[in-house]
Amino acid sequence: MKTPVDRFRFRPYQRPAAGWGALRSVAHAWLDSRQPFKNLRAMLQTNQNGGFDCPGCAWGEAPKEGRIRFCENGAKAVNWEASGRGVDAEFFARHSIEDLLAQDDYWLEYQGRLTEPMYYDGNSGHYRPISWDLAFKRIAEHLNSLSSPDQAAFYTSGRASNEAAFLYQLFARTFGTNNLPDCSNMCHEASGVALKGSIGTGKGTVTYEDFEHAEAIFVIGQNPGTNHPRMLEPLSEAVARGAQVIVFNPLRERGLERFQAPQNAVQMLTNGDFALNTAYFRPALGGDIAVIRGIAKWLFQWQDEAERSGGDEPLAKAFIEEHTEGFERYRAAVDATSWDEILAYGGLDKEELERAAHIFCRSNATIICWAMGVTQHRHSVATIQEITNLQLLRGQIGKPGAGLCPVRGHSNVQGDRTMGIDDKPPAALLDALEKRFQIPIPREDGVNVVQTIEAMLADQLKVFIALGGNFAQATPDSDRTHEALQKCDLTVQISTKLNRSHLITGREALILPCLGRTDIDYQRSGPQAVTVEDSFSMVHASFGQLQPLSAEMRSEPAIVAGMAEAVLGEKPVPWLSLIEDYGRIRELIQDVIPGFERFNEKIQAPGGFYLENSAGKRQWNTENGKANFVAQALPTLLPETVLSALDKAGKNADLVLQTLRSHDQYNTTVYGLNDRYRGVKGERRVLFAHLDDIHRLGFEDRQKVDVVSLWSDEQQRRVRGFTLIAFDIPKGQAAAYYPEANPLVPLESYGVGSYTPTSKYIAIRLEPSSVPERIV
Ligand SMILES: Nc1nc2c(c(=O)[nH]1)N[C@H]1C(S)=C(S)[C@@H](COP(=O)(O)OP(=O)(O)OC[C@H]3O[C@@H](n4cnc5c(=O)[nH]c(N)nc54)[C@H](O)[C@@H]3O)O[C@H]1N2
Ligand SMILES: Nc1nc2c(c(=O)[nH]1)N[C@H]1C(S)=C(S)[C@@H](COP(=O)(O)OP(=O)(O)OC[C@H]3O[C@@H](n4cnc5c(=O)[nH]c(N)nc54)[C@H](O)[C@@H]3O)O[C@H]1N2
Ligand SMILES: [Mo]
Repeated sequence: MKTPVDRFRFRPYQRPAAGWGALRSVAHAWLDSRQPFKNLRAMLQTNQNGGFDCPGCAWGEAPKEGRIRFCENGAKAVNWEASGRGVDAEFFARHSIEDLLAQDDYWLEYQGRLTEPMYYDGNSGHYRPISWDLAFKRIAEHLNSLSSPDQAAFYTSGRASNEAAFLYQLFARTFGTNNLPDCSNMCHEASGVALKGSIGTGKGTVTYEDFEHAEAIFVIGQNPGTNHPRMLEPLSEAVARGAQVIVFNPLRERGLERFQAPQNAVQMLTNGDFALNTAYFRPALGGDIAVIRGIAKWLFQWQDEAERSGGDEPLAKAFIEEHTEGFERYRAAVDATSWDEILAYGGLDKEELERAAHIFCRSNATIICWAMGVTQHRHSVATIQEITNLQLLRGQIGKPGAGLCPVRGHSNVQGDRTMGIDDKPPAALLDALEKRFQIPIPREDGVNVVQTIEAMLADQLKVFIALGGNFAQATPDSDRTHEALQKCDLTVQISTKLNRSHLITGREALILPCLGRTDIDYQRSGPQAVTVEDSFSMVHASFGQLQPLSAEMRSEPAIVAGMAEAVLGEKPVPWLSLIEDYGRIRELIQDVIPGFERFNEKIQAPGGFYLENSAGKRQWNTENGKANFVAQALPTLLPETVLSALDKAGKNADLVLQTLRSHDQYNTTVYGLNDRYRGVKGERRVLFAHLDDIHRLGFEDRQKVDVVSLWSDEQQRRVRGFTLIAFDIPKGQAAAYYPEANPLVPLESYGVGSYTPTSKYIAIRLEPSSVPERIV
């Protein structure tokens, strides 16, 4: 099977999101998985009590019983994982690593599930089978011969269960390092950093029920139609009951405009649809902080007027007085920011900001949601602090229908952090581990994703182990990241599917095939459940439903325990006996992690249990015990050093690029080459830009170009032969798909305080394509 050679087509999409288009697409995914009927049964168990947690996104479950709880893209995720195809020893004998490197990301994963452990010795050009015992032994030999435990890093992608994640961090820390980088470093890290300082918790404060009581919902820098499709239902219900749904997104995302409920027969048959928003604003890339400040500026103006004339005051003065600190300084910072600055930076005009401010003021229950459009900028932490400032002005945290909602990505990324997957762990966690296990726990901060790559490049990191994910492709600056991985002595990938991280290896490499969320996990005491935590802090059990494709695959907890036992023996726990019954792992979790008392009992409840959120109860676990306004001037979008270097070299940017997801992918997993809601078919190497910009730069619509990114170093960063698409996008901006555009993101371009690569703000220049047009 080759990559589908659907011809490239572009035609703007006119129909509503979800609805018939989604149903057709699900049917296609079923028929393509080689086991459609088995998977249909699995699909009906998605997110049901006694079923498994959807391996797609981290959106929570509606508390109402009896609903089908999967969406089009969840269906794709389930089908993709439950593939009937297998990648085994025979496959690797047939394909050398070099052959496989020539294939694209779609082809690699399409080959099916990894079914047996494989070893690459760095010489023969092929992976060869290896026994589990020998694989673990090889890992132990490498780890135990390092001169410092900090020469190893233990990466986690956000699908790992709580049980796997807890064991994994215990293994890394007992071994002696806090080097626990994770996908969150590239995702919502800024949300955690900002919220912890402002309100004393790194998590969102709202529950699913809050969406049913909100009077206004702001959706900033997020594309739920593709990435959190189940969110469209509460949004459309909110609009239908008269609540305001306000979108801030430079692109007109179809999934935020119109919606047809695929489970509503009348709507489907009559082809009716709902509006999904009541106002849609299109800010500049990275401009949200100025937009929010503009809204705050209107609020202060109206407050002054109300105080003079005795009208309704927009500010929640009693709340500010009782619960917050720093109000005066924040007010001074807003006063010091001129309208000119706000308008130029934010990209919206004063009337638009006034309208948004009016909506904000009229609502007595406001939720603000955000995702990667906010978190993947240089000043993401500052932007989320500003969002929090705005909510504090009207007391919109810790009451029904209101609060802060960072919408998480991977299905258990929030749970993994709760379990201690954290390269900068809080002292309380380390104290609790030390007390429970009676071993010294390292106290120095570990490396995050960017620092891991830097350490590899500097020859300071020699063993890299990944619990899931696709580090080679998800990270920035692909050429340098690949070079970094190749400098390692050993790279280990614990994975379900073949991807480029298995091919860009250290001197030696291991592939350890694991069970996924949909697979039945048999252990000595019977089939096991694992647990996960969603975006709303609900923890619940997940039971696999399908027979594993191969008896050689092992569960993630079993693989982690196997490695740990080979490296550490029975220190500090009898690793292998924990695997006989995962209830034993949960007993350890309950001893260490707050909120997990009576863990095994509480997961029996339908829907699981809620982890209390301190800020949601207006308890502020900050240093001063208050919710903090953060006052600052508007930050720059690129570091000053880069701005001046670009000026000096006379190489000003043509456009600013954001990288985003198509409708047919899950991060680096490419399900197909179409992006239905943006009207693109058959091609992923495209660059969306405004027609005026395309002409201004001397190109034509559909012409192929090279894209070069600009930075203050000498590194060449280029992707070749991208097709220009004239698109409804604000002038000066461009967009391209992740991960194809990742070679353009400089490793040094990351968020202040978050270290998140600035995947949504890359200065680029276009050049004529260096790839000859294919002659058909
Ligand atoms: N089907 C599917 N589901 C997924 C994923 C997937 O790949 N496929 N990935 C999962 C993961 S790990 C994550 S983190 C989430 C990601 O979910 P999203 O954050 O929705 O993902 P992106 O595609 O990166 O979309 C970013 C959106 O922000 C907008 N944007 C970009 N820059 C700015 C800006 O400066 N300001 C504003 N206001 N908007 C901006 C873009 O136009 C786009 O609509 O989804 C999760 N769910
Ligand atoms: N330019 C750019 N770069 C980005 C982003 C962006 O928007 N733009 N987004 C960033 C974000 S938000 C994120 S979260 C990261 C994602 O980074 P990662 O989480 O590292 O990447 P994924 O593509 O989700 O990983 C896919 C692989 O995970 C493995 N896998 C799937 N399911 C399982 C499982 O159950 N267990 C195990 N062990 N393995 C499994 C499969 O082998 C599959 O190939 O990428 C980041 N990179
Ligand atoms: Mo993510």
